[in-house]
Amino acid sequence: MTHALPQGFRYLPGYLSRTQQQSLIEAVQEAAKDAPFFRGKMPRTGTPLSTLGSNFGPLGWVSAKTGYRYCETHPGTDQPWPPMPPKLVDLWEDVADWPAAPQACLINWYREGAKLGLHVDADEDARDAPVVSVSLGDQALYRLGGLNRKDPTRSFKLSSGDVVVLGGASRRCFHGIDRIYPGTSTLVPKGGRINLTMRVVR
Ligand code: MD6
Ligand code: FE
Repeated sequence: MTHALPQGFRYLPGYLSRTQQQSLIEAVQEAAKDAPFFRGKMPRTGTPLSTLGSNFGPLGWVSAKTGYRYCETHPGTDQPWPPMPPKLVDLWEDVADWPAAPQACLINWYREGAKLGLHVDADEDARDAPVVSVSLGDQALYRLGGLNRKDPTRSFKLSSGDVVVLGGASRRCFHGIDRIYPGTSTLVPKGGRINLTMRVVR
């Protein structure tokens, strides 16, 4: 049985050339010098996440035992996050169809075995602005569901250079990463998959 994709969901496979992907990875590596990757924790339980995170932009998403929140500074260095690379802002302008600029870009690094459970992005006050997501490095199995956790889901194998836009109704749909496929890309020097998600927060 097939079902329609949620309104506002866009999957843009192969959106970025290899050269564009490389330049984004270089920007991530530069940013990580000032804003090192850190391992967030699940709210309440404090269970460590399987991904490592950092951020670009005026606001960064941080997951700690005390809860999820947007912060102006890195939790380890207490310094502002590195600026959003202009190339990412250009990408947002090309695909987001939204009048405001992104304020946050979460950098998530998935090493072998990392995954992300089904969730809805709901920590932003700007609930209607789309989220634009860029996949870099190893392939990943992305699952998209509906507005309710039990709704049927569809899976997509995301590859390096693919872009996903969760706009419109799809902005409130459940989604997650079931697994990554180690060694399927040579883009990330230390291996794995880097996902960049840009958001308007306030
Ligand atoms: C990922 N992405 O691709 C996880 N969230 O690693 C997300 O959780 C996500 O791709 C909101 C909008 C688009 C996404
Ligand atoms: Fe998400």
